[in-house]
Amino acid sequence: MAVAGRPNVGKSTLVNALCGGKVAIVSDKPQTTRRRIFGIANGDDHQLVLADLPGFQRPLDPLTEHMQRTVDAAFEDVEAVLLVLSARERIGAGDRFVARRVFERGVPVVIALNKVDRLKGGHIATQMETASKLGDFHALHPVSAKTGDGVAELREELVALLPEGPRYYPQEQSSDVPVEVQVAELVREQALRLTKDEVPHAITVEVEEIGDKVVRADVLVETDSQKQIVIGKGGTKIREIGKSARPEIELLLGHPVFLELRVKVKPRWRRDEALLQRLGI
Ligand SMILES: Nc1nc2c(ncn2[C@@H]2O[C@H](COP(=O)(O)OP(=O)(O)OP(=O)(O)O)[C@@H](O)[C@H]2O)c(=O)[nH]1
Ligand SMILES: [Mg+2]
Repeated sequence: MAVAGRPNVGKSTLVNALCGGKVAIVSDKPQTTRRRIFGIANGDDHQLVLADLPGFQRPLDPLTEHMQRTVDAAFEDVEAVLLVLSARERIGAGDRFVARRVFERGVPVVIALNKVDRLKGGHIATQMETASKLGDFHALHPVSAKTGDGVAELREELVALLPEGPRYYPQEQSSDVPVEVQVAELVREQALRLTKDEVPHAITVEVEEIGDKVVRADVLVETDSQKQIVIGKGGTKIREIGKSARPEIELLLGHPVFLELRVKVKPRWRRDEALLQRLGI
């Protein structure tokens, strides 16, 4: 089942909520998700595999082109689509563009109207009304991926759409992402959180080594000035990135580690096809 929607509507947060654990990184900056990630929600008698995707966008460079290609490919053979909208924003042309692409597949579409926390009932009703005009949907659920409101009901709805069949993944597995990529993503999540403007989009992370005691990773940026920003005065920024990423990395690996981050300039990495391939984008 593919998860579609504009950038930043909360697709990854919702996939995490549906899976009951952290599968994908989340940030308040658009274009956080760069590659397809399978989030796996296991139940006693079912296994829901959700393809968290980059947001729909007009490709600007090889990176965003790869990202949009990922989205297109994910629609090739899906059984159903979860279309995510943000109730906090106007449902507009961007959502209609995504909706057209989703509904033309001819598979059941479940709409999740996300971010309804702290919104007034009347406003939610109006947004639901607008959302319902996007296409011939199977079901529409107001949810908050953040507070978990409505998530259990949405999950039941999605599970009911599953065909009978065997589990594709072992029951204890919750994503298809290799551990090096998960570590790189956890570092990138903190780098996104702690930078702004054009810097987040210029950052990528490559893990060099995962050892018993040490994890080494390179934080790649495109220019010298971005490098200075990510390092920060006297190294404060990069230390903060490392300090906030380490606990989650330790949780993932199951043991304490020393996290060694190096900031490097890699000009135009977003156009480097070989690197994009190595990063799995
Ligand atoms: N208030 C509120 N904020 C939310 C909710 N769900 C997600 N967010 C916030 O919305 C922002 C974007 O969330 P993501 O899950 O990264 O969004 P996304 O759609 O995966 O974004 P891309 O991967 O960039 O396309 C983050 O700051 C989240 O904390 C929600 O239910 N309520
Ligand atoms: Mg995302």
